[in-house]
Amino acid sequence: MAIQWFPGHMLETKEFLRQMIPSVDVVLEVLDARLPISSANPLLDKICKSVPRVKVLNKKDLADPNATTQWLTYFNEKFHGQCVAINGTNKTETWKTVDDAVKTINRNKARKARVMVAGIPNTGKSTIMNSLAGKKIAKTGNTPAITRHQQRAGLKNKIDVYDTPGILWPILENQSGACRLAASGAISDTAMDYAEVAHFTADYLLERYEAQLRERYRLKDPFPSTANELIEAIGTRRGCLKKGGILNWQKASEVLIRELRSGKIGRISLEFPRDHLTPSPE
Ligand SMILES: Nc1nc2c(ncn2[C@@H]2O[C@H](COP(=O)(O)OP(=O)(O)OP(=O)(O)O)[C@@H](O)[C@H]2O)c(=O)[nH]1
Ligand SMILES: [Mg+2]
Repeated sequence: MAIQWFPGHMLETKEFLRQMIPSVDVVLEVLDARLPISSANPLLDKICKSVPRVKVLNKKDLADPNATTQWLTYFNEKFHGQCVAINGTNKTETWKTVDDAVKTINRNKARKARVMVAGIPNTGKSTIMNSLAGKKIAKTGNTPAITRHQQRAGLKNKIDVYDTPGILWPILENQSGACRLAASGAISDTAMDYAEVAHFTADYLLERYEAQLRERYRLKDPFPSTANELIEAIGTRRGCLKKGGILNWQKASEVLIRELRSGKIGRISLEFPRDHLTPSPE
């Protein structure tokens, strides 16, 4: 089943962003540090072209630190220092991000600076706004599309920050990217098939994170060598069985995805810069 998710409120948000952008001083584009290319919305590239933008790799505490270092180098070379990695629940880090962003832009200092927080669903935009405000202004939660309407908060230092609903784009052409989005929690459960996403994820984890899998699931040799074997081993260990001892694939798949999202398997990144290098012509 192809993964596609573009509900009506995202279209409305796209129009809102388009109208709002001319009056904004800087955009914090909140990406998921575990998948900073797959979580970058091409619509935002178009809509925010005219405004300074900082790429914020959020949830760095869940990402593989080695991958994050590589991503910072990658983006800072491409975007000239406009990329940071943070934990959105950390007040100091979120404030430094906003302060640095506001300092570097040319703006009308007679009025408050306007900072817009934008990105795909579930990357931590509202969490960042709450950290900046020092109190819970916006609802947050570990399912996508929690925020349905934009919200403004007046901060110290003459700064207004605007939280916006997460948006995707109408057609997710790259289905590997869509699987990474689904694995990270950016896609509604109703628009994805857990078994399919778990299969994709298991294949990837086997290639890059064998040690973490061994430790988390106490897997003995012979170590699973295929995605199906891994999901079966995890499901068996977690007791995801139907009557007659048959494996419940749906439940086993959900265990893998849930534990990946929450960081229980370890600090995992779902892509590295090298995964996006275009092969040089022969
Ligand atoms: N571990 C970790 N969790 C985070 C971080 N930032 C946010 N979260 C969690 O991620 C989930 C989503 O956070 P939200 O702030 O609701 O995300 P959002 O981008 O506003 O989501 P939408 O409103 O649906 O677009 C919540 O469970 C947060 O607690 C972070 O830096 N690290
Ligand atoms: Mg939100």
